[in-house]
Amino acid sequence: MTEFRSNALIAMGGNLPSRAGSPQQTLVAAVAELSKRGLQVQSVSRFFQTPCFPAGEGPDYVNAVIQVSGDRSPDDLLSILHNVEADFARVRDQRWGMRTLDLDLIAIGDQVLPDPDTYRQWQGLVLEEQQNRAPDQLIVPHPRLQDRGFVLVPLCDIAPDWIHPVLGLSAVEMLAALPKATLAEVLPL
Ligand code: A4P
Ligand code: MG
Repeated sequence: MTEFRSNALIAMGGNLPSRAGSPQQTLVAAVAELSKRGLQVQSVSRFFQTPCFPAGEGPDYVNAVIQVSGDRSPDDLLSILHNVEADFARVRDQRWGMRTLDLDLIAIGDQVLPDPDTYRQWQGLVLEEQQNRAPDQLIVPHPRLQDRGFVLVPLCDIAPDWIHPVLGLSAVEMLAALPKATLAEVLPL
């Protein structure tokens, strides 16, 4: 299995308190926990306060993106993310539901996993299917990253020139394609 080497990008989010405290404190504690588990944290974006998506379904989130390196396989990396979510008592009861900590693997360099055809199926889901279907295998890049101001704004802090390997757009270009009103709601803390 390919190692992910120097450029895995992880999106972090939370909108409920955890044992570490507020969502902001949870994100700080989660970064420390990831490095305790052997990942080298290369960079951390600013933290942002963002309105809940879907709108009105819960408190505001705190979101950030980090870059890590290490010599784990992509599946091992996802397991580490799940273990750290569990450490902060993330309970998966509702898709897109409120959570203490969500760690999404946004990208591993220019890898497309599991393969380009499967990737395009997940990326092409209509909104209702997105909400009702969760993949049982790792999909990379994260299929919704290009739609999310709360991912792209922090991503542009640390990896503005990263190119989406399927869409062929940089992080900055994906951000520029989002409605201005969406971006205005992503506020640095
Ligand atoms: N999975 C497959 N590929 C990946 C990947 N690249 N990264 C699997 C992470 N997980 C991946 O994930 C569902 C399943 O996908 C898991 O079994 C995992 O192994 P999940 O984390 O349980 O589901 P989720 O987080 O509810 O869904 P998803 O698709 O990550 O959605 P989003 O887009 O992250 O939505 N509003 C604001 N303001 N800020 C947020 O951070 N987050 C969400 C979650 C909703 N609203 C939000 C925010
Ligand atoms: Mg998630």
